[in-house]
Amino acid sequence: MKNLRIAIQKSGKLSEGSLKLLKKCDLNLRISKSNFLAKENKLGIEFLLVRDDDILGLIATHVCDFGIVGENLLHEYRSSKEPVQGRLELITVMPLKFGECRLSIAVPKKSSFKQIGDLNDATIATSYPHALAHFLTNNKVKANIVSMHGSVELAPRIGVADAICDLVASGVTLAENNLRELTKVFDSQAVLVGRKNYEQEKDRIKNEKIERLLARLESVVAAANSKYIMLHLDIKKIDELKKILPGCESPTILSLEGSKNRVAIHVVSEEDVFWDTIEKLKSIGASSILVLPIEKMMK
Ligand code: PRT
Ligand code: ZN
Repeated sequence: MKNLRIAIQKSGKLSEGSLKLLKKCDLNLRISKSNFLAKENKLGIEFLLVRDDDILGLIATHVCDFGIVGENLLHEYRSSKEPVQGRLELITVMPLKFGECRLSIAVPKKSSFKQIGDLNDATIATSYPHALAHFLTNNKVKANIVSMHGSVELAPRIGVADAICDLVASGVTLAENNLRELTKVFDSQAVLVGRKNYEQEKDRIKNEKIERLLARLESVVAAANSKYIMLHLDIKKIDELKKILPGCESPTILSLEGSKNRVAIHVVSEEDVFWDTIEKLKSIGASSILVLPIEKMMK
């Protein structure tokens, strides 16, 4: 397939985040409701808008080159030992820093389950049977797994299972269903998935497009939580500043007109800057603190 083609979720929890990310890369898709194919004009990339469950299969069978899915689907794909024809090794090309959630085992609030070992002989309902089986084996637990494709959180209440293994984000769904988290199986976020050998694409033009796409994505993702911080500080306090601000080993230091000891400092922090960070900066005497979002960051 000559055109560079990317599969994204048509409608669901990752759709908005995927489109937003692509837009920040200057890739604007014109999508009509009935359409499952969208083209973008800047890099000439085609997008397939499909159910998330179809995306890995489309990449494995070369219908698409890349896709955006939750890492949870990739874990499940990899844990599955069933011999699927044409099964190829798929890899995370890039974590995309949105769609964060975790796959967790949860049990009824009032149940006696305290730790993972208590799940021996229990029945667990999940949409991730292979990933769960893998996790249980690693933890030397023998439990029965029931596959469900939706409303997993209802399983204990209707007597289908003693526990569930499902995605959790805010935890509201668990609380609403009188469930509590027993243990986390893994963390997940949206990722760009590709075939293991995606770099060996033979077509030169397509290769160039891939390089440009990945560079843009990398720059936007790197900037996602990054902040540009400007502040005034006593020059003697620089070491204390480095302890407070992660990643500011070599800040830009500018002199301030009419001031000997106080300087202006500019620094990029690749982590979010929270209110307690600002409070700590104030406590070492920083003033005129400005925290600005960064849109793109090329290294
Ligand atoms: O229709 P299609 O098949 O494309 O979509 P889908 O219904 O299978 O998937 P969708 O849109 O629900 O989720 C797509 C991806 O979003 C998942 O594979 C995850 O990678 C990611 N994601 C992030 C989530 C959540 N957060 C999430 N909270 N996926 C599902 N949930 C569900 C979870 O299953 C549970 O029912 O939300 C509920 C829990 O949320 P909280 O906030 O109450 O804890
Ligand atoms: Zn799905």
